[in-house]
Amino acid sequence: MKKCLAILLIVALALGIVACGSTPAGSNKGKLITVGFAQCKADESDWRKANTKSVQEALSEANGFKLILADSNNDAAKQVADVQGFIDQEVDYIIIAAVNEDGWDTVLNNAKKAGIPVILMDRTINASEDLYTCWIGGGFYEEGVKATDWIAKRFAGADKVNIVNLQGQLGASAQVGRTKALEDAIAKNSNWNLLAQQTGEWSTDKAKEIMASWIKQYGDQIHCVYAENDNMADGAIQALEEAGMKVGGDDGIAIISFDANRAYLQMTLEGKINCNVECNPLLGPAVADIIKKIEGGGTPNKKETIDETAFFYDTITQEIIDKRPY
Ligand code: GYE
Repeated sequence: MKKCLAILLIVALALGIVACGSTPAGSNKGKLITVGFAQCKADESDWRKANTKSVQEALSEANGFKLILADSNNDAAKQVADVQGFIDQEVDYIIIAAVNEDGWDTVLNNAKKAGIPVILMDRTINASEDLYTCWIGGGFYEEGVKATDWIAKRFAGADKVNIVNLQGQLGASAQVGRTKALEDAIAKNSNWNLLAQQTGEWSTDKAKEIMASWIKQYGDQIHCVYAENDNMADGAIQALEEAGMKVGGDDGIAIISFDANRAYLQMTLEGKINCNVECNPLLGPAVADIIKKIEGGGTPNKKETIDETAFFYDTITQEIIDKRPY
């Protein structure tokens, strides 16, 4: 009897040691990598929702991460405070999708002093490169050039091209880059005219409100709407259609959009959006790879851009849309 008890005890002890020493699936040495994620505003746009989801899925506990999401509600000052909060919590890494390009030096110096690597995702910032480990995202100015190249083709030979510009949240690098591409193209084309420009804050409702006032002011003088994301393009289209104006297609008011979320590629196929420039939000897996590279002693490239394309109303197909990942 005693012998059986002894054997049972040894087996129980052995199992106990295995259980304590076992590590959760996907994590190294049992410790989860704690990552503070300073997001602009998690549900601000279709793009942003897809981006947030991509990071949450890639930096899951199963993959070895403990992700702490801070939503700044697009308040730049709050986002800086969110990052300081991560430093105070002594996280292992910080990811930032910056609301505004400016205002980062102090808090990033604090992160540097604390030895916490900072990864910029999506948005760029105006700060010394030694204050962050790397940046990964889309080329906003290059996206704008894809759009203005299309405008140049569409309106080749036109006496005048009157453009209204619905900007993203002012100071966001996506807004800065896309707006600059438009302004540079207008400067190069003497027959192009910037009729009106205002921030729609990435929002459908705000863009609809602004577009309605521009319709009252300029009516059929408007030839082209340059909306810096899908949600604002949708708002502009709603206002134009409610005013009985022809939108998109071969001879309607030309609509430019950015992000190429699937729902708006459907509108591109319907001809409502003429040119939709891709900006891929699915950056989570790349960020997870960067962190794992650093964990393994590697050094990521300072800048990692992602390949981006553009879609057009007269060439896009349902098959293309059905294959799109977001
Ligand atoms: O275009 C917009 C989002 O930074 C690329 O931010 C992103 C932009 C995107 O609000 O929809």
